[in-house]
Amino acid sequence: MKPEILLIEPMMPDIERQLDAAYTVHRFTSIAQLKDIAGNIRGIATGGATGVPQDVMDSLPALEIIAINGIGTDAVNLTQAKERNIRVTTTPGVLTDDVADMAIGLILSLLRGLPAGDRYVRDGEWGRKSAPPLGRKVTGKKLGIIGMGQVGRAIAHRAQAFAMPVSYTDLRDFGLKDHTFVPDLKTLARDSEVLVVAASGGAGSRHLVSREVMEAVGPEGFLVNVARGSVVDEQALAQVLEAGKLGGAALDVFEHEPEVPAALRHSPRTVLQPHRASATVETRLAMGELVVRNLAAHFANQPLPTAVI
Ligand code: 8YV
Repeated sequence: MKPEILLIEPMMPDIERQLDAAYTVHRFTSIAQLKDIAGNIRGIATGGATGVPQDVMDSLPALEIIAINGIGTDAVNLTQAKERNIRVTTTPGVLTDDVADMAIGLILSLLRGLPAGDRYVRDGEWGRKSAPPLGRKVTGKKLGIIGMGQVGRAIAHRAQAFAMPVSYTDLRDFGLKDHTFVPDLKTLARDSEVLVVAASGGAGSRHLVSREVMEAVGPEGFLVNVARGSVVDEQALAQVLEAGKLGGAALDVFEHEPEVPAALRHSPRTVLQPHRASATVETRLAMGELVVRNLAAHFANQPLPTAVI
């Protein structure tokens, strides 16, 4: 008898084929769907931002493992998972490069105004209307990074190719040779021309990037977020952009995805992406393989390759 699992967020077809071969996979549609099968479900596969809704977790008494197809654990109740002896795994390492690449892409897009230039050509305005405003130079800009984990460091590494001096803040000084630790976030913001959020989400980092922090980045500065929408006070962000107190923002993540405030969607100072930093064929396959390996190890009573708890 194949173990039964719940797939909350779709994965790559090749990965879903592997899951279908090993498990009876229930594809989540609604809580009502779980009524007759809840007692059989022993595993969950889900996305980082999607996580496991609390009512789903509560309704699965036989749940043994949650395999997250991502690195964020903020959408899973880890306290309860621990209490119930539910294992939780993520996909560290394999998405680091993509997320860092996206951060650099967003910096370039935002400062150089790539979306506006693209629209100008695409809409046939070249030669008919005045060109979009000049961009801002990227090379040499002072970069501040919030959260110097694997992703933060990969962003810093890439930034060195753009001759960007890198400072960072985190819970502690990592003693990194080429990058300056700044314990106070507001000081880091004041000293940065581009401030990138690469910190984990969750209660501990909620609205860390406050109105004051954004105003400290200032009218000539830029904010980039490839981490979690919850780290930035989104309402305040819309207001400081509108008031011209922050130069611009490039966002891959939002507080209430897929809802994006109209003020951010219509602002000429934003570049927006639909939470796609890890969304490449190569990386989503590598992430999916890790989900498959973690589930397989669990059901074979083997050590989990990338367990969080
Ligand atoms: C993915 C993410 O979007 O790693 C995470 O926590 O949010 C992203 O890499 C996601 O998990 C796929 O749904």
